[in-house]
Amino acid sequence: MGIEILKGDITKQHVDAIVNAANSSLLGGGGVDGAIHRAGGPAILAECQDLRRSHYGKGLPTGQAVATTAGRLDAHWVIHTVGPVYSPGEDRGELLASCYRESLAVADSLGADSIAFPAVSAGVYGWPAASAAAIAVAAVRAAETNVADIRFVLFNDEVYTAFERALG
Ligand code: AR6
Repeated sequence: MGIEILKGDITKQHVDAIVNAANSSLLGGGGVDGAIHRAGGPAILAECQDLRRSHYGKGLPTGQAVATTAGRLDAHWVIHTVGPVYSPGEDRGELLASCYRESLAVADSLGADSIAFPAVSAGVYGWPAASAAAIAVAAVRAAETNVADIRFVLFNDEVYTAFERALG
């Protein structure tokens, strides 16, 4: 397994699977979620709506992951995962780690060889960058996965530096 970090826009990645930091509704939002739906086109939302009608009537629970088409993105799949909202009073780190583990499990079930992750929960959901990075790197390192190429694609300097430190 190789882990690398890159600075940039995850929608420009050429990988088998691009991970989306979604919300439980699966129906889109801002941040990386908005960028993925804009760049990937309406086919992604259409599959998300199907998922809401079938398996996820109440939405995708926090810490879980599910795949759809990647639409026009240069990838085979988008794997949607729902990070926890950061809480200073409650340790939700296990749920954040679960996002990475479950996304890799979905990637394995699809036969994906490469995956790109954003910094889940480190934007609108308020997770401090250093902690988000430490949890992400530890979760990926501990995962038993056949995905050979794992990339974290970080959108801003603060988060990029946090991942650089976490990787050591
Ligand atoms: N490529 C890579 N990373 C990005 C991009 C991009 N194009 N755009 C933003 N980021 P966020 P969350 C970074 O807020 O905290 C949405 O509305 C961003 O700088 O996208 O998990 C969903 O629908 C930050 O470092 O996700 C949910 O409602 C990281 O991606 C909610 O936000 C995650 O920021 C999820 O919040």
